Amino acid sequence: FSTYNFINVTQKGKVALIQFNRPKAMNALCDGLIKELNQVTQEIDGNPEYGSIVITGNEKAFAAGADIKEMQDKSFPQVQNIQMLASWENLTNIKKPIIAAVNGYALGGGFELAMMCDIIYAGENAKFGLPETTLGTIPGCGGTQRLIRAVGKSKAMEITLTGEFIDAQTALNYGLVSKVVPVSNLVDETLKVAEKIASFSKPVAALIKDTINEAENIGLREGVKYERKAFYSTFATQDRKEGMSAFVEKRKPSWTDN
Ligand code: CO8
Repeated sequence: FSTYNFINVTQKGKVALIQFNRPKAMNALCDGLIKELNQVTQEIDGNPEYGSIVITGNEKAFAAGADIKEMQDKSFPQVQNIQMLASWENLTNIKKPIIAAVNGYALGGGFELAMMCDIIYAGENAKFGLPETTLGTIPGCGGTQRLIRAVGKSKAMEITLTGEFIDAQTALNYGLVSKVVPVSNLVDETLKVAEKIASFSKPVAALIKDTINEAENIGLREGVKYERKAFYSTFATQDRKEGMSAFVEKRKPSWTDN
């Protein structure tokens, strides 16, 4: 990987581990960081060595939001003309499964970015919130739309209108995260799951990810049709043949990503 200023990227077996690296700014997501994140995730997506991605911060903060200092002096025409933060959505075009491992604060854009990932695991000290209202603004990277889908209207309204943070256990109860892990084990536990995901056929994992994410865009009838087409398309792969033959022949499948 290239050298980055705002993130660290390491290979862990078949998993790419991306770590935000602005500890003095609570990993606030400045423009440069998002550019680097987009660049590296695209690179990983095209690299057959990798089957999944883990995104994390440090033990104090996953990310405390968009960089307030960068936004502070911008005017309405400026943010509209440059389509500020629109490129954050690029993360949702990545085909490989992405797991967010959240220790500490995931606030504003940091929380929104975690919700763009496919799975969220939380450390025991995680705190999630959309405090934009306390800054006189509102979430702008999908927070209002993804939170209601994750937790329902009343809780989404409560979190966004009050700007108050919820802790890891509450996030688990709300179904926002899949599990809560001791802080120091979080990254290792997440890497284990990511490695398991990466051990299967990549095109099949990409189809699963795409099909589940499509459910957030379309209704049930269209969604079931979409899924069926994706299911049929697995019959065009070698890996589908291999997976079923291996089952019948009582052996371990060997995936070729074809
Ligand atoms: N942006 C810039 N700098 C930040 C940010 C941030 N989001 N968060 C923290 N920092 C900086 C602080 O300014 C401080 O810098 P310095 O040392 O120079 O004073 C340093 O990080 C350490 O922070 P604190 O001293 O505040 O640390 P604490 O442990 O006391 O508090 C908190 C930690 C609770 C995380 C606190 O820093 C905080 O409340 N941060 C801001 C959280 C927030 O409001 N986030 C939402 C930002 S808005 C947003 O994300 C909108 C995105 C969508 C826009 C879409 C437009 C299209």
